Amino acid sequence: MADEYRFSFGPWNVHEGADPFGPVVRPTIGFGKKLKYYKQLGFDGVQFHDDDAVPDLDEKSDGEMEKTAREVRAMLDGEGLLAEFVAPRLWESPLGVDGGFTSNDPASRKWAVGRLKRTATIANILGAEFIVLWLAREGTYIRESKNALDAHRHLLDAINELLEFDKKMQIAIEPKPNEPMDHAYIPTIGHALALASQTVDPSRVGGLIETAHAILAGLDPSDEMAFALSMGKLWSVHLNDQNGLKFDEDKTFGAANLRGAYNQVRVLELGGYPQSGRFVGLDVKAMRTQPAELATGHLSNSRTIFLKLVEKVRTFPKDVESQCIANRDYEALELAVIEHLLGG
Ligand code: XUL
Ligand code: MN
Repeated sequence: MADEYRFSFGPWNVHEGADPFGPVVRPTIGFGKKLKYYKQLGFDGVQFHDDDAVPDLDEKSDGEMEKTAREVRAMLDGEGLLAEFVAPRLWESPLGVDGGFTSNDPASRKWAVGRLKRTATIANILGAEFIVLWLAREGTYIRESKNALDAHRHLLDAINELLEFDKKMQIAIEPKPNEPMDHAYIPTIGHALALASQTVDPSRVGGLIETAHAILAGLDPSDEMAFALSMGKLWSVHLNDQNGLKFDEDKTFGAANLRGAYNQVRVLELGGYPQSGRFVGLDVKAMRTQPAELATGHLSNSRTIFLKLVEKVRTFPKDVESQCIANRDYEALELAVIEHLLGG
């Protein structure tokens, strides 16, 4: 099973532990050292923000950007790692303070589309086949601050511009309903795929579904994944967990809702996800209480829990399942699932 699935995470998943109420609690670990963790923890793929690969991107010329990206590619090759995707990090720049693509300021919109094109160039150098768009500040703090119709049209224009700029690059939209904004545009995979269908090349626009984001939207992550899988549009996942409707927790996969995690694995299995060759991404955060030497356990534990749940899905007695479904005895089916998860 460990051979069938390939796992990835991003350098931001090993972090210093700062939160909105307190400073860092662990020392910064350099990118080169983080790369060493991947194979040790059982991971083969690296997810990037554009400036994870090329720090201070906005201050760099195209030549400098390409040189740095080539150096990062050499580091990946040296470790036997693959770049899964690159995502433009628009939300930290002053130009993206009120969103990039959907900003009211034309200068910000121009900058955002430019960053998107530079992200594609970096992705090509790193060997990543797609860009992820997490639309962090593309939304509103108050509804009256933007014209939402224009905002959606600007988003479509930005995606189209990238698809025209790079005829091979693909885009996976990562929906999230809120945080940092009060309300974000494109809150669910349904919105993402509707937008995709309106682009100049719908075949190159798909989705990445994160467990916590779906829960924050009040939806079942496994159904969100199934919706995308049924259309061949689930291009990556950010598995993690979330304890109800609060801030985006990015807990260890399965740690808050084991049955919910089982059902996510079940739909990935039903959808032939491992055969697609796509990565299982884990967007998980170490608890702030973890000392530095223990601050990668959330990654290896999430992977372990995932693989144990693959085993559970594959060993669930099919005869019991079909009998219960035939009898429409869902109480019996529910007990069988819980007993199976409990190991009894
Ligand atoms: C934000 C989130 C991001 C994206 C990558 O909630 O999930 O980490 O996955 O930018
Ligand atoms: Mn994510």
